[in-house]
Amino acid sequence: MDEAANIWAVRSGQDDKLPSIVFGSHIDTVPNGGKYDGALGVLLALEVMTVFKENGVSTRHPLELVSFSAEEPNPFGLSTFGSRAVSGKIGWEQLKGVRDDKGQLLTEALRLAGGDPERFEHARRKPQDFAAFLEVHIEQGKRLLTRDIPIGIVTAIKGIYREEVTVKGEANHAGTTLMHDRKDALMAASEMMLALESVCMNQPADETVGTVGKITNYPNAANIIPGKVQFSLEIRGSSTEEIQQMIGEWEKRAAEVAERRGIHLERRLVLDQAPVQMNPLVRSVCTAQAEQLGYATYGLGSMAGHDAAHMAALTRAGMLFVPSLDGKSHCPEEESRLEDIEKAGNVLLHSILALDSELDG
Ligand code: HGY
Ligand code: MN
Ligand code: MN
Repeated sequence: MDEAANIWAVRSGQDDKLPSIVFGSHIDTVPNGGKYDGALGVLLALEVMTVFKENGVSTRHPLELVSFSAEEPNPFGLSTFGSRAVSGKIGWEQLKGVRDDKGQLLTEALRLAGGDPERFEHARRKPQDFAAFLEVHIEQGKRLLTRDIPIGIVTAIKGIYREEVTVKGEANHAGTTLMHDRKDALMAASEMMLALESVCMNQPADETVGTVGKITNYPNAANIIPGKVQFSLEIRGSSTEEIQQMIGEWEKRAAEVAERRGIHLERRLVLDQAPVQMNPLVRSVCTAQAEQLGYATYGLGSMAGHDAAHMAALTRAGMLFVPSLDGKSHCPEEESRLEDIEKAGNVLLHSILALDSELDG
């Protein structure tokens, strides 16, 4: 376990001076989540390592299995925490003093998870440490399912923009305050949330999405007009320009609501992650191995964020998708078929062997 509480398993190759081929995913999940998001990729990586060991397979490159910590958004507001630590995108500066809404320090939570906040920067790895990174993950949508294709080859990972919006009005008595005297923070926030939905619905690209997933209402009592509302605002798109254009459109609409209702608006940026292309060589190796195994493949963009987006800053990164039944994810109904999981495991194993022979010739 490293200082960012990532779990690593290392297997020697014939030449340990060569960079590692690394593969894995994350084991944390979301509240009321399913069983496959992240965990599947770690378990398949473990299965592949076990098959290599049981069959005495020796590779030229050393191999590393990784289980990243805290990939999902967490109470500390730092998602893809472990992979951002490894890729050097977050360091001690982003950790110190950060608390969750119950007042727990991130550094304390990290220590409890097995990390070492004081030596956090030691979790950082260098590009020359790795030859390639592969992550198997459930698609979390229904594009593979509707095409009845078992193996998804990820082309790119969408950009994710996330901010915390605070809407300030005036708390007041729900009975004695006439309608035209109100500065109702929740009604104003509701208009702003619906504005996000209509900005996204009016986008030509249907894979551009916007979500308000989290909302806190103060003081949250039946007979008090809400004085303050905080909500998460998230937009995902294929380009930074597209996302910025949507933000621009939304903020015009939100400013109009604030002006008309005499409401004060505050915004705090949480995440502004650009889209990331997956590595063409890794994609072609995975496609060739899948086809050799007789599996149909489909190239698709990932609308979900992944640790691979950060590993791509260090090395050649690629992702394999497994079909999600009914496209469901981030809920208990999240499910994938065992025969599709087995196919993905085979492609992972053979892609590692192919990359091992092709790279660092
Ligand atoms: O939110 C996501 O895209 C991923 O599940 N962390
Ligand atoms: Mn997830
Ligand atoms: Mn995930």
